[in-house]
Amino acid sequence: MGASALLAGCAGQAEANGLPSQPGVTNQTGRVIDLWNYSWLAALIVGAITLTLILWAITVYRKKKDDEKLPVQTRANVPLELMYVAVPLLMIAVLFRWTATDLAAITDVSGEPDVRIQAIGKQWSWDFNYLDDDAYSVGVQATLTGEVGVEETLPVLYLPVNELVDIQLNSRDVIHSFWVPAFLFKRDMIPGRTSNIQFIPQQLGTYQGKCAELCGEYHSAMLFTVKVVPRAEYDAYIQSLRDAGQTGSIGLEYNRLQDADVQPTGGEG
Ligand SMILES: [Cu+2]
Repeated sequence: MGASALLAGCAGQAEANGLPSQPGVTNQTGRVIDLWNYSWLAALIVGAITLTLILWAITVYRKKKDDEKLPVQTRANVPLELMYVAVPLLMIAVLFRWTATDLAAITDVSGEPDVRIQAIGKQWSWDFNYLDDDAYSVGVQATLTGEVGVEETLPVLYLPVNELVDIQLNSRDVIHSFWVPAFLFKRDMIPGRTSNIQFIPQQLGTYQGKCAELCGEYHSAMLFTVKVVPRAEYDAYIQSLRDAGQTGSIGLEYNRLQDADVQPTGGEG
């Protein structure tokens, strides 16, 4: 009863499998969850076999009462030793193969995105440029008071459901990391470098996002909210940004570590 109330309180997020997500939240979460679960299953099976063999050896071959003779002395057992090498190699090969396959699929950015968004990390908030829609939002650092309502002040990233999203990651100052725990993926944002991630959000909802790289005094306040919404709601949000005058992009001219030849252009800061 207590556990089910707790689970129900988690607003649709699956806690049952120990992960902050479930298959289908994005097109990648099922893959990540499978890798996690099957790796544990493999480890448990190997562990059970190993423990059984150890218990068998210490039980069957323990020194018996009144038995003062030395046991049979052996020096080498080539087939057994070959097995000691071959079996772990095989296990590592299998783990490696699945990890490499999943890693390649998850980091693939060769798709033709429906929506391109630039996320810029800064001490200690987030700016989002909706590149295809010519609109932007500027995040202001949250003050974590512990009171209800702070969440509503966080910067919000809107994503249209069931569309391939490409997020370009940049930083204005130090290394940050873009992390939405429910998406089971994070990627560093490194000053002077651009990286991209692609995924398809598949489940409507509100998700928590955060910086996952210690980036200074208020790192813990560097939070944001992700809203996965139907296309119409996404378009309405973009229109609200335009209506507020937030057209275009808020560029890298606001970077603390900008190139010397980049001139600030003014505009809203
Ligand atoms: Cu950060």
